[in-house]
Amino acid sequence: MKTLITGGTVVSATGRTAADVLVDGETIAAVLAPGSTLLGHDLAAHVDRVVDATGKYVIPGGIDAHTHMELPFGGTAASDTFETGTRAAAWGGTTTIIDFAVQRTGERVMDGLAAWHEKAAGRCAVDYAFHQIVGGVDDDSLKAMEGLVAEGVTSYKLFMAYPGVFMSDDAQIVRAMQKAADLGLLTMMHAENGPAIDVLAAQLVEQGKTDPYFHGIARAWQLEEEATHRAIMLADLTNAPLYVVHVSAKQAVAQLASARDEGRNVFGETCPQYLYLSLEEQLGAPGFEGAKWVCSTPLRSRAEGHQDHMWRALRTNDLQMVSTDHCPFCMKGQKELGLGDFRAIPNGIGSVEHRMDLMYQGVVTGEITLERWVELTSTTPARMFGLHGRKGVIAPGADADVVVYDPAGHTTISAATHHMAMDHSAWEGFEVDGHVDVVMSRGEVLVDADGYHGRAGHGRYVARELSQYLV
Ligand code: DUC
Ligand code: ZN
Ligand code: ZN
Ligand code: ZN
Repeated sequence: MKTLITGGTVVSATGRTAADVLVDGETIAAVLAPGSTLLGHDLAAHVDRVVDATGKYVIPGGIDAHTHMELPFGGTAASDTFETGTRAAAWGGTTTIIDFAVQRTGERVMDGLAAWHEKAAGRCAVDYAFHQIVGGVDDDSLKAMEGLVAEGVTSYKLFMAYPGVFMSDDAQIVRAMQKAADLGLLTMMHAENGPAIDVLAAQLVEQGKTDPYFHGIARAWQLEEEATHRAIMLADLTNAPLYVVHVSAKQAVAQLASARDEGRNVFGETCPQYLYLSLEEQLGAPGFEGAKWVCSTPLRSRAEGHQDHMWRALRTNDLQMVSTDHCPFCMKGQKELGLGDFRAIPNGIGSVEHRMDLMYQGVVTGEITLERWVELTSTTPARMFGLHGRKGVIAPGADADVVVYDPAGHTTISAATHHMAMDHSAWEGFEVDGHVDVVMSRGEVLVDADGYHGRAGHGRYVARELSQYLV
């Protein structure tokens, strides 16, 4: 099957150019001057399908490097399965997800990874890969880490929060980082001081401050800054490259920025919620509605300027990537568990479907360039997580994961029209310009003007190589 995508503007991390893209089977065969012919023949007449991208952008499919399909959390589980979550990703122009396989404290690492393969195999609409959460660093799990690279899992995550469930103490962090440095694994860190958060949260509940808003008060920015600093220092000590997930506090960005200025190999990701939503809006939400915005790290104060600072950090490369931390829970039966005690609200927001649109909105408002949009959502994720060459670029030989993005039109995000398995949207009523027009994954059209053509099982497991950001 050959497809020619004609008349569009191909956008990469480094520039934009008018070009036609020839797809042959599962890969990109050529990027050609517009209207190119082959030995005098009109190319369009010699392919099976022509996609007209006139007036539109042609970009590498989005890579969401932080999702949690079916994550067990707080006595429930994230509401998107690999089937529903990857279908929603496809609708939104994301053609690869990297989900977190989980080892909780007391479990075995390789059992966690096997369980994740089991959940995902045959169910995904788009390609998928895994990071490994190591939630119990001991001799056994350190040994198990040695097997991860061979499994194509070249990054793992530690938590400085959630004592007793996922948290690693400093001794465990040092040991894991030493091992990771030896193996070439990239250490991902949830950087919040969990024990301190738990003290503050308990005190707030004792004072009757039980509403969702107090989740963000307990998870104070000082505790993100402190943990980020500690993670950077422990990474420096052990010579382990570090990637801090879901950065939301401007003070945490400052820690990353100064470490990078000093030549340390540290990176940071933020998420759309930290660019657009705020603690003040959560406080203003009626009744228990603020629960839809309970996530960790939490939303931050707009008065303190965190959101503007996140955009700035994306421009200056103090932060390198935007992932969603897609971790959806319904209000009914899930978020509701925390009625009367915010500590019992499962933490997470579902956005896998909307990341490309929400970040394109940053192009519309002038926060980032078109090229930076592609870099933050696709090219850097590919390089950071060992997918480069196959994903994250429109280039001959790369997988034909291609999105045609139409800058025209206007969409209002709503739970009534989204495809995630959620009974509400954290983005309800959000207005975005532009929309995903055509989505192709390894040469198959998943979404076009006629709707959805994807299927569970099209998506394949992608074994990842080492990060390109190791030095
Ligand atoms: N951290 C995550 O990365 N995802 C969900 C919850 C959390 O605390
Ligand atoms: Zn986290
Ligand atoms: Zn997460
Ligand atoms: Zn069609």
